[in-house]
Amino acid sequence: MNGPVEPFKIKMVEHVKIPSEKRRKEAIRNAGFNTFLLYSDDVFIDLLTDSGTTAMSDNQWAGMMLGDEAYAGSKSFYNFEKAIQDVLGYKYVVPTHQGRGAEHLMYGHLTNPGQIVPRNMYFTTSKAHVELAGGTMLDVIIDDAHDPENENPFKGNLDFKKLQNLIDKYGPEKIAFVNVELNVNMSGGQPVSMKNLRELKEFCDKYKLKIIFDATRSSENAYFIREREKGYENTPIIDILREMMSYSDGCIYSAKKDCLVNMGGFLATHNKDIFEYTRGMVVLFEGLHTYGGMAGRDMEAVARGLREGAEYEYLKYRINQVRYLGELLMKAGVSIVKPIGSHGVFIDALKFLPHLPRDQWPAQTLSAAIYEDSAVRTMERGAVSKGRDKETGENIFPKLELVRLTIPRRVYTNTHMEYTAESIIRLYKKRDSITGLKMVFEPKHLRFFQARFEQLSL
Ligand code: PM9
Repeated sequence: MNGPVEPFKIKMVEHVKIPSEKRRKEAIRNAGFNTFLLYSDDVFIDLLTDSGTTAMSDNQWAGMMLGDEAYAGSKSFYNFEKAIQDVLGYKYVVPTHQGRGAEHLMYGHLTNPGQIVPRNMYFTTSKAHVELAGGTMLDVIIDDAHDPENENPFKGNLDFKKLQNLIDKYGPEKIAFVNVELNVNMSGGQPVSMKNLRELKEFCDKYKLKIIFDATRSSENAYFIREREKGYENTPIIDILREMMSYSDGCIYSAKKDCLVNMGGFLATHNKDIFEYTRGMVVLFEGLHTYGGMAGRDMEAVARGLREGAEYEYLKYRINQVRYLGELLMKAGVSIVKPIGSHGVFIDALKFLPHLPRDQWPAQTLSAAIYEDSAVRTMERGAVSKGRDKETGENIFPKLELVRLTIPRRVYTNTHMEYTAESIIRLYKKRDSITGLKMVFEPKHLRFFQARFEQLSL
């Protein structure tokens, strides 16, 4: 059998087509070599992101029809709240339109100007919201995470020495809170171990520091704990999730990933003060505290999707489909981040295009070249995403310069994975002929979304 067997059957299809070579050439140039600026009509297989791109189940669609659209006190909100309480174990829930709405409220509340937010590894929107509140986000992930070849099974873990150094340098009062991303997106979908979370809680209690999770891909992290951490082999995913969350004060959550929906988010907490403050603020920015920017039907879909997304059989298929694509590439000699992560395969662009200097944006270049070859849309996750140093204004060139092939949940078949792998392998064979890019337009915030590039000649 090629690839993992899907634990579902397909009830509805959406037609997609491969644009001609001429159209692909034109489309990527019109988009300034930025895959975010392509029209989706020009895309055959869309691996830009796993965010909001899920296929929902019949159970979720049935829930959509039952959505209660009352402005206040919607029945759907209480189903949403109950699902979060049951699956994650938090008592208090504040709905938001998507993850960054929750980041705005939570990080904005807990960060004072001049404070530091240590996090295993930054995520673009998270870093931007901490900076908007006047803080600085600093990475304290273990060194192994910066090495694509390192096979540590928990490459998302925090390094306590790095955390201690920050506390010694700035003093505990300057640390706003400690932020932990569960399954670290920017390092390749790498999990945090339960042991690391347990030890972090003991560490932070000594300094009375709050711990806030970015729990966006926590169900996928829980799957890895069950697969890799001694003692959890037979533990239900929900029990693993509840134990993970017990080591935090609260979390932000983009429901567009592990909750298997197209839109939604929330923050949740065990802490009454955080709850009271953010519940007060949500009405200013998102909507009333019983909808927070979502329609009733969206909350109903999240409630059902959070439970479905924590089912072991589903997660097993999901993670093995990503692995299937990664293994096809590895077999052909393409360097990818190892171990293969949960939500995507990350190509090491520095190894793929070693002839390009960093300021010719190797990952951006490769992402554009993949589109031009096959109409597969991927995303840069390297120096363009990282942005500039806040103090010096210089470009930051992180060790990881990656192209992310992000797999939407329950959307593509294993044959789509094979088509994608064939395109990348074809390019790999003629990689010396690929030329770099020059950035010609750079927006101030989250530049990777809208930056434009021109192709350099050989
Ligand atoms: N992640 C992703 O594609 C979508 C936006 S950036 C291209 O990976 C984490 C860990 C995320 C995330 C979004 C957000 C923001 C917070 N934390 O997109 O606002 O991966 O729902 O969530 C994206 P929203």
